[in-house]
Amino acid sequence: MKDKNFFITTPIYYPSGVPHMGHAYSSIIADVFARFKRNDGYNVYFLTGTDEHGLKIQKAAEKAKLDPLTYCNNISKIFKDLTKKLNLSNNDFIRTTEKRHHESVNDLWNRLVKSGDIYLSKYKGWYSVSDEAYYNEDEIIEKNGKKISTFSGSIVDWVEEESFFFKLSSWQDKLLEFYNENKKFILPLSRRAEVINFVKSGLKDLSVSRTSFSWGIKVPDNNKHVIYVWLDALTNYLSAVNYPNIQDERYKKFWPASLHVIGKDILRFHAIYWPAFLLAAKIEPPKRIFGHGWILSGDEKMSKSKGNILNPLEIIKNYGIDEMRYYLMKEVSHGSDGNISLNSLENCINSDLANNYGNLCQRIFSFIKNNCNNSVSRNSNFSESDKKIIKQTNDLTKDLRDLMDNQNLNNYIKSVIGISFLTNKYINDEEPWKLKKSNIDKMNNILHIALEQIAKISILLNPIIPMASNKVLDSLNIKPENRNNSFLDGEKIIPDSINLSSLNILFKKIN
Ligand code: ME8
Repeated sequence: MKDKNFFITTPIYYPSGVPHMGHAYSSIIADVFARFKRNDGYNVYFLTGTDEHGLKIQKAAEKAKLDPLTYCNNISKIFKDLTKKLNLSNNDFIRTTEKRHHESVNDLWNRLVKSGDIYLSKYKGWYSVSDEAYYNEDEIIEKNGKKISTFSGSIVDWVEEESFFFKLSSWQDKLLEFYNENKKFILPLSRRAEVINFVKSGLKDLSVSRTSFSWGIKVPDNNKHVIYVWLDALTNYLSAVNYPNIQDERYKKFWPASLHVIGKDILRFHAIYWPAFLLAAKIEPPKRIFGHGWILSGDEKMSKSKGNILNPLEIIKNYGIDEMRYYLMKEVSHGSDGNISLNSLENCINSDLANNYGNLCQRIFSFIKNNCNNSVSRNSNFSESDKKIIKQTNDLTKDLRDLMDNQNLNNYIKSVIGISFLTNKYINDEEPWKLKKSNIDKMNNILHIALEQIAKISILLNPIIPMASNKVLDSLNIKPENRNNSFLDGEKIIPDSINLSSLNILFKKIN
């Protein structure tokens, strides 16, 4: 079934320095969607990788006194290692220096030549090496004697050289038509509006090759030119699903991509250039571009060039990977920017993980261990408050798929943590510890409901905090193949009589 397949990507990272929190954020957000879809029964292909060509990388290699490929081999490995440290569930890690990618870029280029969308001329204008982007005159200002882009703040250089051009201007109306027919192609909607305004203001043809340096994929039949790094990089999404072999199973299953997760700084490339290239090449564009916001430090985008980076590896070492994942997903969501600090990280760990979800699990598991010999059986005499919490939980879960399908992680997390909060309150109000002598049946029902709630919350938090939630699901003796979202369709998770295994402390409270 075509719609049970889900192809999701992160941006492929420039191996031009150490990975920072912004990279971690882009990757984790995509991982959360990938894991949710897998838990929801989808066949998921999750791709990440490194973007290794272009002047920016050539310059970084020169600075490191290495040839570009040796340099890329070293740094790409650091990014690949990061996928393990972040506990990403990617199926593939692509490098744009791989043969499979060269073939794919060559093929796409040839298609664009064949369709008449590429011509040879001369580029005269501004270029930012740091952004690998061309800017119009009206996007440039002078600051401290230097020309910079108003869009990104990066320094730009004047470039004049022979170049192949892509006829972007002739795709303006077709792009507007495409956005109109695919109302959720770009989310959040505020970014969609930004893109539409930009396209309406007029598109100029795009320079898609360079002649002043050599580190890149050569233009077929013209070795003087290397292909513009963004045309090269965007094509990675096709290369990973075995394009140009369009009869290949992976391509047939997974193209068009379901979701490209990207930062808002690279929206123009993904939401304008990419669909234009694909429409010109007669390849179906992806279904969704989700442009997330920035991780800020103070009021600035966190980035290596600004020297304000929080090192994800240090945070993982000091606080734990699940803790970092949860914090980033909760703090910066649904497209807006988020300011992060150690102080708010610690508050978040204490309030949501240690005091709420962690405490709920610990108190229920230890009560059942100490009072019920680790086993609980339910009966059918549900009280009004039992029925109420089940109903409240159903109300909170009914929109969860929809929230995830619209990349609204913030409200998703709010609802799931809300269920945990409700369950703690239910236990406080029902006081099962007072019923051990007077009404053991009622006590068992309360505990059984609490366990079912814990199972639901753990499955729902599983995409965000896979390690801790799996510890709880292990202790509930739920088999890995049963850790899925089918309870959202009314299925029960735990059996009427359940035996527990012991559960160690999940999250340490930070004092
Ligand atoms: O852009 N907050 O690579 P990249 C949030 N190679 N996200 C941030 C961020 C921050 N402070 N800093 C960076 C590239 N990012 C290209 C992608 S895809 C065909 C090619 C995000 O290593 C940024 O928005 O500079 C982007 O989505 C990603 O990290 C990779 O950035």
